[in-house]
Amino acid sequence: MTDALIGPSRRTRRTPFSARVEAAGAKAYTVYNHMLLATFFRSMEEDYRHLKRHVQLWDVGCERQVEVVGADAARLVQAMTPRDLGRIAVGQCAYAPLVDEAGGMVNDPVILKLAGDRFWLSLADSDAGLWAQGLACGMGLDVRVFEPQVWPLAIQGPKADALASRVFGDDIRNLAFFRFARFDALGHAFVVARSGWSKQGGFEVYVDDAEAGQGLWDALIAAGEELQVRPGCPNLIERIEGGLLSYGNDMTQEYDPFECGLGRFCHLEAATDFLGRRALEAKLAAGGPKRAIRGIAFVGDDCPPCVEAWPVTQGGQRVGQVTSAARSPWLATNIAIATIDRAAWDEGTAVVVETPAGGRNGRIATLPFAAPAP
Ligand code: THG
Repeated sequence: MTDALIGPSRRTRRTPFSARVEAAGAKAYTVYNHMLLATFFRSMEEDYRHLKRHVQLWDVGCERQVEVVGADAARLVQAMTPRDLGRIAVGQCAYAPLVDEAGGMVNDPVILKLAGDRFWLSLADSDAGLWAQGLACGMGLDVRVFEPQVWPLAIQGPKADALASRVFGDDIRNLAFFRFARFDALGHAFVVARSGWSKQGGFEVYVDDAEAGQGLWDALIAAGEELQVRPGCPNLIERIEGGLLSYGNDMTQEYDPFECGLGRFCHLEAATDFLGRRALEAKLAAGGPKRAIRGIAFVGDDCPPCVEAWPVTQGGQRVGQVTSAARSPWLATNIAIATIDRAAWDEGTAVVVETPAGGRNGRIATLPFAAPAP
């Protein structure tokens, strides 16, 4: 890893908030859905401490929406996921694994049901919109699949309700987890959900008008001054502690949703038609997953970024791999998300994490990480 910069071009798409993110001093970026996403502002750890105490505004415009609309919209979205979407009401969000015909993970979006015949798939980092469009063509469906001009803006942290109510009004406090509705601010009706890629609570505003969104950003920053609001971004340490999986890091198309611990979002008993059904049923009939995603707490108070999977071993034998890692100030040790073979996946099992700096002793943990014993 060098400190080289991302060479900017049209392909690394900007969001309506990119100029504000730069002005706020973002120090590093990643590319997500071909779009810029900041990874930290002051330092990973300082951002983390602030997120757990105050409130942050995140430009997550890179969580691209794929809109599916038309008479066959529900059929197409259901064809892509083992989650039973018949149980989802209009105004509800659903975290859902998308799988291919072999049961492999294609993406893990938040799905918003806007109407009986209209959905948004709020994508993680893979081109699942092309997969959806291809299926629509191949299946001859009466449906339109496209990427609307929508950029999520997240308000995350323990003071998120306090901040959002100042701009959207007190009604927003009554919004339930994973529900969305329109709320007025600055003369614009914004779609707002109670959701977000942290365990600190908060909202996501699905900004559908760039200029209105920029006004909203400025209004939230101004209204949050005494709440110590800051521009922020998804935080690696916090999301590993919380066990939030990152597509492309912790799982790929080589994984099925059961291996990812997403079995609770797979309703195989429902009579739904999805492409991976036969493959997933066959895998379950053959005894279920042989590996699974787990946490590992391991020795060390510094942690290099995991940019290539690190082997996890037991008595010199490989039993899995670490896919994300960071030092947790809360747990006062290094922590990781890993894929572990069945023989070693029980909580408390001793393993060695083969970091680039050498082997470090660790123990298997369940996700999310729990508070240490007092
Ligand atoms: N918000 C929106 N879009 C997104 C994300 C998001 N797209 C990309 C990425 N994040 C998708 N991945 C996740 C992973 C976890 C969750 C949401 C999106 C999540 N999980 C909760 C949990 O695990 O506790 C709740 C899941 C549930 O019970 O339904 O929130 O963050 N718009």
